Amino acid sequence: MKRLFPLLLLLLMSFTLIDAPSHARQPNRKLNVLFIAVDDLRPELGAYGNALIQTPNIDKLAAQGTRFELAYCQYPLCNPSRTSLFTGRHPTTTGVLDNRTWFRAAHPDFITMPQHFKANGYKVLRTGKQFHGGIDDTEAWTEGGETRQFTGAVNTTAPGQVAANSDRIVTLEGNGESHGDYKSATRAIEYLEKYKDQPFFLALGFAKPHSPPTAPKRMIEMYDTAKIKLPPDFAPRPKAPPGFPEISVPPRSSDLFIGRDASETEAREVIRAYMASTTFTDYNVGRVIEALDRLKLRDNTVIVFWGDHGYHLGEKGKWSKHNSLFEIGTRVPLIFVTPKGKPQVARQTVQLLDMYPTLVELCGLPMPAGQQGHSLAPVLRNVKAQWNHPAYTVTFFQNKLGKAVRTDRWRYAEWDDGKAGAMLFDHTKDPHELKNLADNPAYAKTVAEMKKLIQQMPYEK
Ligand SMILES: [Ca+2]
Repeated sequence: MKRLFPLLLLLLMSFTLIDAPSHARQPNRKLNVLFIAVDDLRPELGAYGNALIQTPNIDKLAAQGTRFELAYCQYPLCNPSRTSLFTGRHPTTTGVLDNRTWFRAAHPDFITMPQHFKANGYKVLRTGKQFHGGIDDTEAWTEGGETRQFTGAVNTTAPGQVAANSDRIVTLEGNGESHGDYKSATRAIEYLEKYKDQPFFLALGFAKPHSPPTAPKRMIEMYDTAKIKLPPDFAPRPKAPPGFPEISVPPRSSDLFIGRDASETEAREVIRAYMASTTFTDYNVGRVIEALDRLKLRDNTVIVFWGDHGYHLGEKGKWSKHNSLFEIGTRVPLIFVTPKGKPQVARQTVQLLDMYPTLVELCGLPMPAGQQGHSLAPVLRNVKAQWNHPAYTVTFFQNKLGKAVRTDRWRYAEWDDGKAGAMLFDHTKDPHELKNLADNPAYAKTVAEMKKLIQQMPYEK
């Protein structure tokens, strides 16, 4: 047996060589990544069960890969959410809790996802919004990096809020050719044509459906306002319902209906425009996927589609995402299409910051230090994979840190460690989060368990 062993080993090695996947023998055939970011898109999509909205291209992607039913952002605002996912760290570690802070000032050592792919031989290409506007990780990209627009750690010149009339609906001609999102998709197609023969990480970002609602006229006309249902907790202005902490619903919306009431008629018109705006994004997604298929890149490309946080369209009277720890403010669409992956729906509670370690694993790159997310690769291989990670979201409002945790059944949130209020919702009975159970003694044990989970969230003082 001792003499046989080297022989067996040799035999085994030769089999391994024969069975090696084709890309292992060709150094240029690493998996590509097409990374599609959408600004302020809640899971308002056909693939997520909305029968009214027209999103055929995104629905098709969902039907070809893994759709995550319970995916959550780490902060319900652009810059903190995106900084978290691009660094693979919770906002409580990056220290970025607003739209004005640049993470590199405090953490020059962090290796961002585009930076890591570039360092590993990828052409890393950016078109449209990835990091928050004006705070790009400029050097991380091979092409398309945006110059940072201020010199300090904090942008002191940024305007506080967008214009008060941002719920004015913008109508475009034709297919929206004049709009930046159409042009971002065109640039993505040019990148595909230019870099099709080398490993690429193409990050494509769409600004819509972020306010103001914008869409080609023909897409707005696809929808009949009479068919649009208002949410069960619709209110003309933001207001914490009875039994909810005051801090849970900021008194002023920051995207739409800023500082004014929304009538039911106006609300339906703005929801229609949000849907049309999403259809416009879907149309541009379709243009890029068509080019990917035309260039025969599908077999060697991972496609990821995601939104940066949730969004209230009148739920609890709120028209924005800012400081919401509700399901509607934190839940996002997340779809992965991998070569040879099978269509499936995952119900694990996953986080946007899981994307970085996932893509690193799928592409066979070394795992950078400091990752606080978990690779989704086991779930992509088998939707029944074990998963014991809850999803966390934080927000900083009125000088108080709010923390939320989501398990497959419960959502729990508390502000200032519970001193400024807490919320508990049972998602098996209350998908719209209409009944706060946090102060109900019958749920004290669940509250204690959820508080324990919250204490496990990485936190850097
Ligand atoms: Ca956003």
